[in-house]
Amino acid sequence: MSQPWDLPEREATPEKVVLSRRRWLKRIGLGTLALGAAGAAVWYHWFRPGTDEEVLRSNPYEAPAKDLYPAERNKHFAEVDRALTEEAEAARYTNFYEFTSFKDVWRKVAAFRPVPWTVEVTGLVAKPRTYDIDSLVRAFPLEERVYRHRCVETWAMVVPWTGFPLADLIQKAEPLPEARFVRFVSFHDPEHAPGQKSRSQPWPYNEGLTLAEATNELAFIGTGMYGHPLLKQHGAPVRLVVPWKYGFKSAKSIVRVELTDKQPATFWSTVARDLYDFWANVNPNEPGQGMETMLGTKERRTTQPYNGYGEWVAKLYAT
Ligand SMILES: Nc1nc2c(c(=O)[nH]1)N[C@H]1C(S)=C(S)[C@@H](COP(=O)(O)O)O[C@H]1N2
Ligand SMILES: [Mo]
Repeated sequence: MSQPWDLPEREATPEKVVLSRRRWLKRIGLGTLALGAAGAAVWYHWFRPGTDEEVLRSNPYEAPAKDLYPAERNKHFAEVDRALTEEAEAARYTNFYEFTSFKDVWRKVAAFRPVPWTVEVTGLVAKPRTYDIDSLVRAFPLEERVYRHRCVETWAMVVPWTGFPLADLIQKAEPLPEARFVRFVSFHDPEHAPGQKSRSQPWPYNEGLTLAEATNELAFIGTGMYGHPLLKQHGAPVRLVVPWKYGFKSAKSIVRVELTDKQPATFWSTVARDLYDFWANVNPNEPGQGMETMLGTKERRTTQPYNGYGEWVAKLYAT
């Protein structure tokens, strides 16, 4: 006699189909696992943070004037109000849009060649000169200075730079009376710097200062960090260091320093004027800039006017 729970034979799922369904489920399960494993491998290859050893040593090059490092620390800039950033933490998280718009620049700079290299000092000067990088590093006495660095993205670090005052380089060229600004131009080599293939950005990277800012005691030409020549991702073989301004002012891998009588256009102010103003002094009163986070320790700090360097530079902006 037929019961309500009896299925007519034609509606019952044949056993064969049930079995093959089970097999499929199992396969999908295995497939998901396999995909997961492949995904993890891809993630591991591209996004894993990188060991200290990797970020510091994956991109060696024959650096100029290596024998001059470490240089003696300048006692006036021997420390700041907070600890030095771990070298590997600084090296792991860098901005260098010529190579990538992500922070893992160390993964992308293998093809970059910081030697041979020349730096031209030119424009409104009596004595223009092109320095080979080795002669540039040897031309002025190297010293070490511990400076705070503050990116407009609100991360910050404390770094011992090696280099010499920018004022030395500028004075040597003998600025003409009509010189009022200094323009800094980074290298241009899209073949080795894939970021420069983007046509929506005004390559090469360039920045500018007034002549008064550029010859302030703090403005520095960096050739090294942490007691040795610059790593590629930090802007080898030579960069600018302007500690009272947002980091984007500190142009990396520069090839030209040009004195002008007009305020130069700059890379970022061309891309987004409001965010990357020519003046760009670190200022806690700007929207979103009140706090900063230290690389490595993730310690939060309140932003200081002029990044803590008002004593040296506030006079430049007194009206
Ligand atoms: N040529 C060049 N210089 C550059 C940049 C860049 O993308 N290209 N980024 C700037 C920014 S936004 C900052 S915060 C600092 C970062 O220096 P670091 O990566 O060595 O810490 O470099 C600056 N100099
Ligand atoms: Mo920055």
